[in-house]
Amino acid sequence: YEKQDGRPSRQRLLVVANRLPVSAIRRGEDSWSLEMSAGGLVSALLGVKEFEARWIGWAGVNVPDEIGQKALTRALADKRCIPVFLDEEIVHQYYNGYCNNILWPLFHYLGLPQEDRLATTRSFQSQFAAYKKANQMFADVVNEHYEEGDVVWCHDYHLMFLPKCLKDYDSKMKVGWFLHTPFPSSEIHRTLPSRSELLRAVLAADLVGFHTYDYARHFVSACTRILGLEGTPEGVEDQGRLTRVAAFPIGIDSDRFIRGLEVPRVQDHIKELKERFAGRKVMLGVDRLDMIKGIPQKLLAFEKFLEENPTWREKVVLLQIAVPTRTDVPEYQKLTSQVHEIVGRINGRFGSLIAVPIHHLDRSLDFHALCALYAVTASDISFCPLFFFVSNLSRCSIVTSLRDGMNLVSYEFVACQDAKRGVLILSEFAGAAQSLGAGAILVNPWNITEVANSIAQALNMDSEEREKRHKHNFSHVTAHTAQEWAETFVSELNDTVVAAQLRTRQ
Ligand code: ADQ
Repeated sequence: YEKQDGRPSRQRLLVVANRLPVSAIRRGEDSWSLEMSAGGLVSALLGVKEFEARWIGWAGVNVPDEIGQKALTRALADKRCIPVFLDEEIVHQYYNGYCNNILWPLFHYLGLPQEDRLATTRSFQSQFAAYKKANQMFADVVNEHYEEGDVVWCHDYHLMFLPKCLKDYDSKMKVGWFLHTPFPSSEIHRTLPSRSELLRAVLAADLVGFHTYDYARHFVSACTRILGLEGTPEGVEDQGRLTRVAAFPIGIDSDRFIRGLEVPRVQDHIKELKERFAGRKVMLGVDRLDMIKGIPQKLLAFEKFLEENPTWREKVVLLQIAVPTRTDVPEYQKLTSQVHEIVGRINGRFGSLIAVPIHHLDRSLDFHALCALYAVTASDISFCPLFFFVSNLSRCSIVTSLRDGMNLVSYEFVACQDAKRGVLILSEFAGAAQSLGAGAILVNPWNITEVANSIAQALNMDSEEREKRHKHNFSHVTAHTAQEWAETFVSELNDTVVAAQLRTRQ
């Protein structure tokens, strides 16, 4: 990598993920409008200064015609994005089918779908075939844009086959793969009909990363038990070739949230929320409306808390924001109805003409609205233009995921609490529980009584203890950022490849 003036240019990083970080809307035969999404991965990679990142992925739209594809490719090039075009049938079988119906529930300990288990290995096999085909399509695009010396970083359960496809093209390519979900116990993984083929495909990578040591350990166990390979402290060894396996806990761009709190719109919104819920303690839940997030369990625990603590009934409110996902899937529709039914029942039982205990929104919020919600918290006595009131602290945020790779919502809440000391109730089955540990109140979301008690504990916690816990959480979230995560993974991938080359030469 040398520029014409002889100075070295930055090394290129090809980030391959199922979705590009843009939303594309077609405006005409050959015109598109694009909006960059500001997710954690995007800001993480923007922060990796010594690499020049390019994205490769699906734009989330079906573009059957060549004119449209060319125009979209041109438009995306300005954003350093390169599209992979997937047709509707592939999306149906690969994305809706194998990724979201099979791998997602399995990796979150929800098992394989009933209909596949019972019958048609045919549908299972055709979905797996589509999965491999889609992964090969991603590999073709990577290969087309790859230049010697590039680092290729593959993301998530959608692309487990990709490391193998890439190494088949060029065994010297530096390939890393990172999983954003949990990797389950080997006993769960072994129920998957394509268990061995998937493991071997991932092992083609030079470096394999997970959010926690447990997930990394489960992966190594799956390789030793299912494939009969040797696990070493470094990773997995197969006939003298080592695939390094390690934990790289993701973080957030904490500065973005801290700066967000200073935006006048956010401040106005915070003021509005404080006035709206004056005199009540605010509890907050922010989740995608997914099976794994344990929203019904959270609501049942809140119901139990209200049942057992009548004095709190008009003094606390739970704001539950749930972004709908996969709304076309019957199981998710059932979950939505179940959540609505529980919310209705609790509000009917414990609400009054003046106040209802749960405000539930089925929608996504923009960044500023989210910051304001995380921050609807104040010191014990707050000032508002009309009167002094005992503050409606967002006393706590509650995360009851049944399984969750990391859970960034818990980090975002902590980042927005600088001066306020809100308490975090956190499922012990979220990866974040391993990094925040004692800073949060850890709960088993299946134990409704325990969660109800933890709500009481959070609401009654004295300021000294809140301060101590908050300090612990805040220093973790601000020190272990998304940028640091990405830099560590990529530099480790470079080192791993160099070390492997040295070993081979010896
Ligand atoms: P997710 O399952 O999407 O991510 P999470 O880590 O909590 O879960 O991230 C969700 C993101 O969506 C957060 O940035 C949050 O702000 C945003 N969000 C949630 N609800 C919202 C709402 N109502 N409106 C607007 N934004 C909302 C997957 C894995 C996680 C892992 C991440 C990153 O499932 O376990 O932590 O990837 O690796």
